[in-house]
Amino acid sequence: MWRSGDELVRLGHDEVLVDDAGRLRFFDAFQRDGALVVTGSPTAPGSVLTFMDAIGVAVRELAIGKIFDVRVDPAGFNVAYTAEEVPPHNDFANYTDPPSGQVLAMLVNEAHGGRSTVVDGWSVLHDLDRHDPSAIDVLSRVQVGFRQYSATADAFSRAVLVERDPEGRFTHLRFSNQLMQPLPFDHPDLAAWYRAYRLLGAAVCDSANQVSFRLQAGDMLFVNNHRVLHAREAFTPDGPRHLQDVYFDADEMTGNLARLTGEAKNAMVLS
Ligand SMILES: O=C(O)CCC(=O)C(=O)O
Ligand SMILES: [Fe+2]
Repeated sequence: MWRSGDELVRLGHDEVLVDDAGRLRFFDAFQRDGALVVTGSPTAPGSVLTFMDAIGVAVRELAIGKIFDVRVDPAGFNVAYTAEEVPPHNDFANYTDPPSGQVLAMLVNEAHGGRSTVVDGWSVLHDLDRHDPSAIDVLSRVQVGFRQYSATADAFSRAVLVERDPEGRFTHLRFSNQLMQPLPFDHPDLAAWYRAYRLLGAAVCDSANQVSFRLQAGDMLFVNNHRVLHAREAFTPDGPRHLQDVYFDADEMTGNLARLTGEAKNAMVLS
């Protein structure tokens, strides 16, 4: 788990693809940290799909298609299409099963501002659990609605913000102020839930939990979308900025890592 002061692993695009040792470094960093940056990637639109194909990880198709083009667009249906700040969130909280992996591939970044931030959600949840377990309890119990829609597509789901596995390990933080709907005013847990949500929101927005950097053209930020939140500072649209997002299932990263380490060959059951 990581916090402010730590840095994401950065690996060169060609270094990852050249041999198994490069791929191993890539899958290992993703598994351990839930985030890393691949630098020096081709910047032709769609190149991220070629990279995903080369590492053997399938891309998830959503209502928007396989690639989500992010640039200033007054017709856009999400705050990402403006030059405004986008606070920490994970994408597609409005799906019952949001994709567990996301790539943010920067093709052009000639605008001033717009630095990127990532937050280790599991680290934040550990801290909150230590200081206020009742907050984690209510966030794990109460379902809230999430919705994202455009002129042509709409998806809604109701879900808890915090999920754990049967051994108590955090497996999913769902956090999106863009997509979350209010709790009904007569909900029995209204006060306790909003108290907990404000504590969680304050921790997510605390710079002590944030790692920030600038995504340059050719940088691809990989995140585990069930663990790591991403954010963008506001920018001045004084030059072009174009990002392509694609989504995948992080289990395929885990499986590829196990193949490369030999664990998949030797064991019937992966830990
Ligand atoms: O513009 C950015 O840097 C990120 C926007 C965002 O949240 C996304 O593309 O998912
Ligand atoms: Fe996003």
